[in-house]
Amino acid sequence: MNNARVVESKFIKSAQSINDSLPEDMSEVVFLGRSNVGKSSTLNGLTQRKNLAKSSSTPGKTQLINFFETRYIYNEKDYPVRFVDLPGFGYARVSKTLKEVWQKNLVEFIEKRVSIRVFIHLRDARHPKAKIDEDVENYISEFIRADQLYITVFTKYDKLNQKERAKLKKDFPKSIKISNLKKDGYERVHNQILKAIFGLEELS
Ligand SMILES: Nc1nc2c(ncn2[C@@H]2O[C@H](COP(=O)(O)OP(=O)(O)OP(=O)(O)O)[C@@H](O)[C@H]2O)c(=O)[nH]1
Ligand SMILES: [Mg+2]
Repeated sequence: MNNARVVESKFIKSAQSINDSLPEDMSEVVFLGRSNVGKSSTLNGLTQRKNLAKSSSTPGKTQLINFFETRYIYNEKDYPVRFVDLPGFGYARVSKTLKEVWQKNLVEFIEKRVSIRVFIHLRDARHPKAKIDEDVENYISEFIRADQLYITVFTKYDKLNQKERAKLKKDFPKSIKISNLKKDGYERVHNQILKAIFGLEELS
């Protein structure tokens, strides 16, 4: 059987809030997590595009809600979805007012956007128990709908040694581990996305 793969992904627009976002006419996969965790890099890795979403070693690179129309092919059929790259949580180096506006806009988007079908919560494999991530997980669990999937994806897995890898697997057995440096671990992410949105149950 063929693997699912992304054959096309293109930037459509940036929005500041839910109010100036695209119409809710397509299933969406949102990438959320702390600043610098690798949201934009993961989106680039999944779509096999080097600089589709702007990534940077300076935290706070992504400041708007960015929409990317993406097309999968699986068993010769097309599966369109929209990837949404979000600004990071907890970026401190902007003015307080701006931070509050961002957070408010983000919170509203995450809670109210009907077209969101998958939340991909990216967490840094080196800090698996960060309080802010536990807070985000609990927060999403409060309003997540039956037609939405939440998955935990650990980035920067390449930075762990064998012992740390074993511990992470043991502590978070259901999580997915990826490396955007090595371009590794994406298959399970693709499968979960397609399974959740299109009900392709044969994907694991
Ligand atoms: N070693 C390693 N570095 C990574 C990985 N993923 C991302 N990075 C690096 O981490 C830095 C931040 O990546 P981004 O993708 O810009 O992170 P982001 O979450 O989009 O950041 P903001 O937009 O600022 O919130 C960049 O220098 C990336 O090259 C990974 O899996 N392994
Ligand atoms: Mg980013």
